[in-house]
Amino acid sequence: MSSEKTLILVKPDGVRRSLVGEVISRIERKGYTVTSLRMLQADRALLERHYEEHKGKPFFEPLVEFMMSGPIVAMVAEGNRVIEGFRSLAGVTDPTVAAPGTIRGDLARDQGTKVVQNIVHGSDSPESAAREIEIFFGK
Ligand code: DAT
Ligand code: MG
Repeated sequence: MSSEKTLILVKPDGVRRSLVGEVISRIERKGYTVTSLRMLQADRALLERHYEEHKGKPFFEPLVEFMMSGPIVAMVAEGNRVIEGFRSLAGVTDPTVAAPGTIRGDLARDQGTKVVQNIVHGSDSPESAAREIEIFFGK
């Protein structure tokens, strides 16, 4: 039986709104296992590494500022096809159109900010997951 790991973040909007438990609960109720967990205040260097694929995009600086605006919760979740499965639980990037039933669809909306505030991050591929898990939890 093959298993997989993904890096999940509860972003500052989710922590501020006391949605950490709600997010973890949805991950666990789906049947995935949270195997590492930490709360931290991310600094610019860490976030520039984490979001390196977005460097140069118009929302990059607002994204980094937003992600530094308060504590975040980082976790590793495990299970078969968890990368795809958590992306499905999270819903699409834009919370206005994210399907009801998803984390972003149920719990977030457009706040009129330069960067979309959408509660959670989830790795988008096995390569991203390995890279991002190392950034937040080391080897
Ligand atoms: P996702 O988090 O769904 O993987 P992403 O990796 O493309 O989305 O972008 C990272 C974050 O940046 C995303 O969660 C919200 C923000 N963002 C993405 N595209 C944006 C845009 N066009 N305008 C404003 N913010 C955006
Ligand atoms: Mg992404």
